[in-house]
Formats: sequence, C-alpha cells, structure tokens
Amino acid sequence: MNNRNFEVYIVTLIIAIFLIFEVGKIFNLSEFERLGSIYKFANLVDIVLPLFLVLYSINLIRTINRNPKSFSIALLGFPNTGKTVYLTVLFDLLQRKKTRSLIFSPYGAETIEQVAKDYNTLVSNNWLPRTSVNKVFFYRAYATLKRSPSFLLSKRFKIEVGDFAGEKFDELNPTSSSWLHRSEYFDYVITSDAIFLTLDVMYILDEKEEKILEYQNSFIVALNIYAEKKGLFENKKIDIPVSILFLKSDILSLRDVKEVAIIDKVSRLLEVCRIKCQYFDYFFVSSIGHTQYNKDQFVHLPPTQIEPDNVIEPLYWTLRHSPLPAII
Ligand SMILES: Nc1nc2c(ncn2[C@@H]2O[C@H](COP(=O)(O)OP(=O)(O)OP(=O)(O)O)[C@@H](O)[C@H]2O)c(=O)[nH]1
Ligand SMILES: [Mg+2]
Repeated sequence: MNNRNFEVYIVTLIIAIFLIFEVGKIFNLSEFERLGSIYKFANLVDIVLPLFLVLYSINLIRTINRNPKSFSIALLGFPNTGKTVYLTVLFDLLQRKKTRSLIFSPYGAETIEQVAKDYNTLVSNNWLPRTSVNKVFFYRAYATLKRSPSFLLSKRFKIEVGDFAGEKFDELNPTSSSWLHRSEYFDYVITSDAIFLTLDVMYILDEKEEKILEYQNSFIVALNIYAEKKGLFENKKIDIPVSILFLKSDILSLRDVKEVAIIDKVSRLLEVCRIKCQYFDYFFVSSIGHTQYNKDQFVHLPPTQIEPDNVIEPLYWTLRHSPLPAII
C-alpha cells in the first residue's frame, strides 16, 4: 500500500465515522443518546471535520500539482514498425487537439523541437530517418487526466516515452547475441510504468506463418522477462497496463482486409497477454491515416494532410488504468 492509498483510507474512515454520527443524529437513534459523551463528541466532529477536509483537499491538490507522478512508457517493437512516426503524430496531436478528459502539454524545448521537425518532414511527403542504434530520444509531456469530481480524482503525470532503435528489442531476447541484462534499454523497460507492444500490420499480412510465430514469441519472451525481473511468478499477473498497438492499420482498408484477420494471425500473443496481464487491451492505429502513392518512385508516402486514426486512445486507456499518483 503506498502513502497515497493509506491517506485515502484514513480520510475515508474519518468520513465514515462522521456519517455514522450524522445518521444517528438525523434519526435520533436512542443508541446514540445513550452513548452520552460520544454524542457530544459528534457535535465537535461537526465543526472540526469539515475544516479538516477543506485543509486536506487544498493540501492534496497543491501537492499533486507540484509533484506530478513520473510515468514512463516502454515502447517495444522491431525496426521499421512505425514507432517514431507514431510518437511524432501522438505528441503533435495531443498538443493541438483539446480533449475534455486529457489535458496535455509537452515539456522541454527538445520534445517540442523534435516533434515539430519530424512532423514537418511527414507533411512534406517524406518518411523519417531510422532511429540510430546508439541514440535514444525521450518524448516528454505533462498530462492531466480529468475525471469527476475533478478536484479529487484528476491524475497528473509527467509522461516520458523513450524512442529506441528497433534493434534494441533484441536485448530482451535471451537467445539473441545482444542479450544483455543491464543495458540502458533493459533497465528502461523493467522500470517502466506501462508497456506498449508495437506490431507491424504490414509484416503480419505479408510474412509466412512460421515467421509470425517467431514474431509473437519475441513479445511473449519480453513479457516473461519483465514478469521474472519483477518477481511475478506462478499466477501473479503483470500489474502495469500493457497494450498492443497494431501500427500501419491504414493498410487494412487499402488491401480490403478485416481487423479480425490480423487478430487471428497473432492469437497466441493475445492469449498470453490476457493471461499474464491484469490490464490488457489492443488498438488498431494508423499514425498518418492513409498513404499517398508516388508513381515515379513506386512507393507509398505520407500524405500532406495527416489524418491520425486511434492514435491517442492507447495512451488514454493506459493512464486510466494506472494507479493513483503517489504524492508523498
Ligand atoms: N502505411 C503506413 N506506413 C507507416 C506508418 N508509419 C510508419 N510507416 C512506415 O514504416 C516505416 C518506418 O517507420 P518508423 O516510425 O521510422 O519506424 P521505427 O519503428 O521507428 O523504426 P526504427 O527507428 O528503425 O526502430 C516508415 O518509413 C513507413 O514506410 C503508417 O502509419 N502507415
Ligand atoms: Mg525509429
């Protein structure tokens, strides 16, 4: 139990005692009259408790606003899956789009500059360069998840998502030569507060069955390593939100394929996620909405008008399923 939960339990207990006395007074229950001194105590509670609650709420709001919970999301996936394009569009969208339930503001000049630069590249009909193996970029933002009553239930986060090169994903595979126990990437994944598994819809559609089995296995192994490092053995489930993002989903309408066909192809991974994770869901995402075919180069390029599809939902779902921020 963290400090915040403990505080909430104590306050709930105090409110419950207060309510019991109030109910006793309203119905003038003889039991309460017989209690004599306790009944007098109830009158004192009437004055002290509202004052305490007001001071407590003010302090709580001030503390949460001062110290939003750091929340790091590990984005796992192979090279060329669409991770960097996804993060660029997600952070651009969240800056511009006002949602009633999620208030978002990137922090640090680095994130703002990188997102603006990469977004301009995309809307100029160019894909982004591959993320270099020796480089990691952290996208950072403050986010407030609004819920009512907002002064009690809103959650404020300092979100951080690391964009590593897809090659790093091999470091979570014990059979690979890059299997390293204490790399920066490994530590980042093990200490994360949520996991996005990114899968490439194009790969799933084009590759043979045995390759897709191998592909699923890599994600299963990564989840097993996470669980093992966290000491989650036997029936203990992974208690941070885990989601699968099927990236490049715009391909589905282009090829007239239904989502269920993709689900069928990776059913083993989905089954393992459902068994292993307390909070799990999957999302079909298209960062750019649709591609633009270039007849001269015979390639699909990003369109001038990017129309992201289902890009915010995984983050929104993840924040909703995260524990209350620990504030002390
Ligand atoms: N159709 C479609 N293609 C996409 C989309 N996003 C990315 N792609 C394609 O996927 C390629 C790789 O995208 P990146 O975001 O650079 O991939 P990455 O996962 O960051 O790759 P690494 O940096 O090598 O790990 C792009 O060059 C595009 O060809 C999308 O939303 N739709
Ligand atoms: Mg990249």
